[in-house]
Amino acid sequence: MGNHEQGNDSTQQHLTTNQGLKIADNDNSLKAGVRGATLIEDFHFREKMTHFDHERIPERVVHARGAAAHGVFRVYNDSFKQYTKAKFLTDPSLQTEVFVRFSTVAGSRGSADTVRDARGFATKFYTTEGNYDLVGNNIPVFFIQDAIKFPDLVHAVKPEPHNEIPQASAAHDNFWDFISLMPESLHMIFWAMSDRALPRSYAMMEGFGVHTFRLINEAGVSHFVKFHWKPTLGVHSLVWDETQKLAGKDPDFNRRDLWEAIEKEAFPEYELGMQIIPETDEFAFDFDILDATKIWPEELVPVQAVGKMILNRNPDNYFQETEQVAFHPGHLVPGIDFSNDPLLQGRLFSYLDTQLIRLGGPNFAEIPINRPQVPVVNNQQDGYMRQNNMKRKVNYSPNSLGGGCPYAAGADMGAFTHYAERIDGHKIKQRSESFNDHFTQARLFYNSVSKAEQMHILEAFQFELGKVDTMHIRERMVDLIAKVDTELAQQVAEGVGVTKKITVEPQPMPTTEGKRRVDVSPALSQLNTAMDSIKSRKVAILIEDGFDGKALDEIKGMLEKAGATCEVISKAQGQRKAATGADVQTDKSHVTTGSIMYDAVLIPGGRQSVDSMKKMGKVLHFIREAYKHCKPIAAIGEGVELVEACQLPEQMVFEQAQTDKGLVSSAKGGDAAEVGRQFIEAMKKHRHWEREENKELIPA
Ligand code: HDE
Repeated sequence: MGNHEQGNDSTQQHLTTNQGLKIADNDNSLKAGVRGATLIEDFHFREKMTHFDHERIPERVVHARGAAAHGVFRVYNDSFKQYTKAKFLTDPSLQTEVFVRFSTVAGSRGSADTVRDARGFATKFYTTEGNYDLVGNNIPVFFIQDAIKFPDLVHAVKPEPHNEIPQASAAHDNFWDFISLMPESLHMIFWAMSDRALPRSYAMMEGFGVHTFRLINEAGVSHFVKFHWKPTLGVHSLVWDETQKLAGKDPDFNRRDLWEAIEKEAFPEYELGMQIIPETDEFAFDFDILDATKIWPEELVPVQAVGKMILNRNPDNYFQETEQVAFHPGHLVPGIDFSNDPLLQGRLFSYLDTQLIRLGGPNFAEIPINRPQVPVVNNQQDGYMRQNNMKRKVNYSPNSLGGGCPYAAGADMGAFTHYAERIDGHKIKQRSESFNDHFTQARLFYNSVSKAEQMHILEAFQFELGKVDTMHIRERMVDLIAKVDTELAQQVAEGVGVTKKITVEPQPMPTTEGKRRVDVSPALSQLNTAMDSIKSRKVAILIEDGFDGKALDEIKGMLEKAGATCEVISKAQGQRKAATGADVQTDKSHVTTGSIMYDAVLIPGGRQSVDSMKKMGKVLHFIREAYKHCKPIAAIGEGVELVEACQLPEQMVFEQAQTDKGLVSSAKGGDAAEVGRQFIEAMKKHRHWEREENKELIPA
């Protein structure tokens, strides 16, 4: 037997070759004389270099940039038995291990986390009945209706082929050329232009299975289902200006946030939800439930809470786990099945196919991260990197020499059987007419989000189309947006220099007599998600020598108790002297960080500290920028003067700014404890969007 496990523990071992030979010199190649030449006989050098030369595998063609975590999932009770026989969805005594990989879609593996993009949210459940993969996104709809358009979509969004520009951005001619000719993409485009595409944290975004799936119960009855992940921290975003700066200053922003939250035991948590429609209601809605460009509004079909997932362990090795994990929407367990959504049907081919090239052959299921926790028994054998060939003579079925083993089990023994859906139709290359309405739900989304979210959608369109060089593409997009909302289209046109008169009318709702529909869906606004926690939020505390250590200590204690992380920032790293209370060690200097890396700013008083900071441009910029990004700012004692020194628009300084709940200070009355309490309330809101009405006035 080999002993590779031990060989991987570098703390206990001598350095060896891959053959286990102990190495005496890892710094010099074997040479003829101390000044060379190098000898080809140096098998250690050649083995080391060859292995290095082969370190890379092809990155994922989409979703190349990812970060992942281990965790557990458990259902609340057995009430979903009426819909599904899947054990992990019905047995509350079972704790199912999971591995979740979050990702961006368009960028390559080394691209920045905070780009405008959909995020992948792929979950592998290691259930007692085999692995189940829920391979979803943080946006509930998709760009296209039929999988055959996926290569076109991905070619269009990726860097242009002649010069490989731009990286991880849809803001270029090819993408918008394609989109402007693909009206079915418009609903997804509205989501992609919204704050949903700029998540503050993977722990603060929803996940969606996107497609309609089926649940099958013990009696074989099928219901249609859509899967949801709802983060317990609510859905919160960054702002566009901030994300662009972060892409330079901390391209690992979301990845780091996930890692640090888990290390600090602020474990990301999500509730699994299901929307369920009986088969009899398949045609009851004003959209086709097989169309992946449509949501089922929660007001029509409520999301029922099924169970909770907690991500509580970071991977040991990025490559072995996060890179080599292989998801596939076709990894199913009994009790879950597919619908005929033509986008889903195409995915069922693509994922297995892509693993063959990416992981080098058909045996990727043997990589530890992909192995189910139940026995794998079949007659498949050999191939690149095979490890687990059976120790038996018989490798075919039927057989008598092996006692007929392994034999197929019946459904009553827990085997998967495909739902026997009746299908009757012509073979035909044609889109269903029921997929034709591309505008109603884009409008539903736009009309359901808050004013601030609408403003961000407008600005995103202006940015993206503003980067498109070809005028007729900009014009075509403006016309397409006008089919959703004339005013928005006009505002976009103004921002990107389209002067051609808009003649396109908003597309009326298709005839929906007798069909169920809503005109607004409050569930679509991020502002209607949870706002009751500051867990894993990051607070910057700005000080110099002579700060008020007592107040700092008190508020920091309150913030940490509520689950936030505080970092003390000053002009240099090292010890800062307190005027009251204890001296502190700074965590970061203004050279190594910036306001964009924090959710909120705290400025303790202290005459000397505040007077020094008033003369520091970096500090003034820090506060102005945090203000501009609508972040809560708290100041105590002399700290209030520092905010005033930032020359924010006059109506915004503390005394006058009674309406801005994001500005908290002792100037409004109250001691440090009171400021701390109000600050925590302000942080729960995450961002104070009302400020954006004046943001052009902020000198940041
Ligand atoms: Fe994927 N997608 N996809 N996709 N997708 C891949 O599989 C594909 C789609 C999603 O963290 C690839 O292993 C097709 C929708 C996630 O490892 C590939 C179509 C949704 C991930 C592929 C879609 C997704 C992928 C690339 C149109 C949300 C990352 C590497 C029919 C429901 C999983 C790989 C991870 C990855 C194909 C559309 C989610 C090429 C053909 C819709 C989260 O197989």
